[in-house]
Amino acid sequence: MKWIQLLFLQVYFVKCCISSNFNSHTPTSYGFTLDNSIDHYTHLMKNISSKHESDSEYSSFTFSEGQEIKTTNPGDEYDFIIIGSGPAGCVLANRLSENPDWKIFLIEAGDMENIAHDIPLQAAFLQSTSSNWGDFTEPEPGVCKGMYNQRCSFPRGKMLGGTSTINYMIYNRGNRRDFDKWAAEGNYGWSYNEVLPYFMKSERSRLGKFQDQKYHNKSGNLNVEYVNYQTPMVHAFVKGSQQLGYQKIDYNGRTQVGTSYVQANTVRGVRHSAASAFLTPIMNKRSNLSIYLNTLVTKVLIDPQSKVAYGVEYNQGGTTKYAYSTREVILSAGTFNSPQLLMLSGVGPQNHLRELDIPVVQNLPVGQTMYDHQSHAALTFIVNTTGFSPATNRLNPLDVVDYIRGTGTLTMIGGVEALTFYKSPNSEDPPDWPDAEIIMLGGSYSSDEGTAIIRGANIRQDI
Ligand SMILES: *[C@@H]1O[C@H](CO)[C@@H](O)[C@H](O)[C@H]1NC(C)=O
Ligand SMILES: *[C@@H]1O[C@H](CO)[C@@H](O)[C@H](O)[C@H]1NC(C)=O
Ligand SMILES: *[C@@H]1O[C@H](CO)[C@@H](O)[C@H](O)[C@H]1NC(C)=O
Ligand SMILES: CC(=O)N[C@H]1CO[C@H](CO)[C@@H](O)[C@@H]1O
Repeated sequence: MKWIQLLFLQVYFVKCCISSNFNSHTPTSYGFTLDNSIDHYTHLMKNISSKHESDSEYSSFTFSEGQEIKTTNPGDEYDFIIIGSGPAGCVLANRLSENPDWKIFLIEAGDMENIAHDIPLQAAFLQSTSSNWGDFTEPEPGVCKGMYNQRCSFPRGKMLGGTSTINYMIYNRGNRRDFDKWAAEGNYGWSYNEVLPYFMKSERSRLGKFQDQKYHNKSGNLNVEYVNYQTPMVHAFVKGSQQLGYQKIDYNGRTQVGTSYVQANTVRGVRHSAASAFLTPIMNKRSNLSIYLNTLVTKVLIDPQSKVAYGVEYNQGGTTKYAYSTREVILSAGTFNSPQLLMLSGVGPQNHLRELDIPVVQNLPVGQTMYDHQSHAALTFIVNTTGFSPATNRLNPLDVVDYIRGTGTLTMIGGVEALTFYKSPNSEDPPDWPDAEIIMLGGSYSSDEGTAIIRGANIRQDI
């Protein structure tokens, strides 16, 4: 499949750089010219790929004509309706459709991945396209002061595969203690020992010898590998961390405090999103799995008496339609859209719902709490040698040739190279519970010349 990409990469980058006059943009406007390029090349790729068979294990995209990948009759009954095809929705669609007695309906608001999503180094660009829902925080005093309108961006993928199609592909399971804490708070089934088998079941590790074997699996769907291309700086970073007493570890293994080259969800240097890992291999092979793209669920239908969800209302091409479930409606629409949809369906804080004339099905504090990492682009080191950092908007043909071979700068996951999980001096948690993470990138805010990273993060030009 990669050779097809070869043909168009060059054109793609030339086009992308010509068509995007990146210098003076209103930072909050989404859907700028890159989208047009993506559309254009998607069409070209569709045309070409329809004439060639794809490599079944590794192909990361399957194109479908029109909006539906496969459908039964709209309005049909299904056993399970899954709202949102992020990593959760993709895995569930895959696993539930293993049962031939069940009919599954997966509904996605966005479209399908294409060449632009595949190239790991391009991650930052995707945040300024329609593949991102384009959510921003509301302005708050003292918060997001370096951002336009004092609003931080919250990139969320609107695409088959969800945020795994636009993120930086770092493979990082949570810390054992976090899971155990959630379980202790009453979330049954979420302790580390209970979730680890599922991480294992999903994983196709290509990490080689250096890993805690007990914590990895080689035969799951989701590929995990080291980044093939490394700048000389990353070795200095890992060595430096070791000199400070942080051991080189497998941070998805027994312990997390330490330093490591990053583990990535890529396949031979191509992004491996949840969609390419869990849907592509079964696409068009399971007649009981229907997937709708570009389809927005507007309401979960809930019986006000029994409080049981029995279906969904959705919008497709401007028409309101309904689908009904005999077993479950699964809401996996993401951090923002899941609570929003619950509230639109009458489940939420009743005063707020009444303000909006939404009939209250159940008064609950939906959408009231959110945790996120606080992050800070800390230190930038200027090195005295050119060619150290892969500029994301300048490419030469050799990069493309390397990419085809599964190496070179394009396979870098947005430039992320290594991680150190560490404990700050103030931490009062147990010794194996890090409270901070240092991410080392082979590049800086300026290495893409302002074309992607700062735009995606909504950072002001004058900063
Ligand atoms: C794809 O192929 C069809 C017919 O073969 C052609 O009409 C169309 O213009 C092509 N699209 C692109 C984007 O090349
Ligand atoms: C590895 O993955 C396969 C496929 O998902 C699964 O059947 C198997 O149980 C997994 N092995 C372990 C040790 O988790
Ligand atoms: C950087 O390179 C220049 C030119 O080669 C040299 O004169 C200078 O001493 C170097 N600076 C450092 C800090 O290495
Ligand atoms: C309920 C239903 O439609 N089941 C079908 C799921 O897919 C398998 C394999 O194609 C069929 O055998 C089932 O009839």
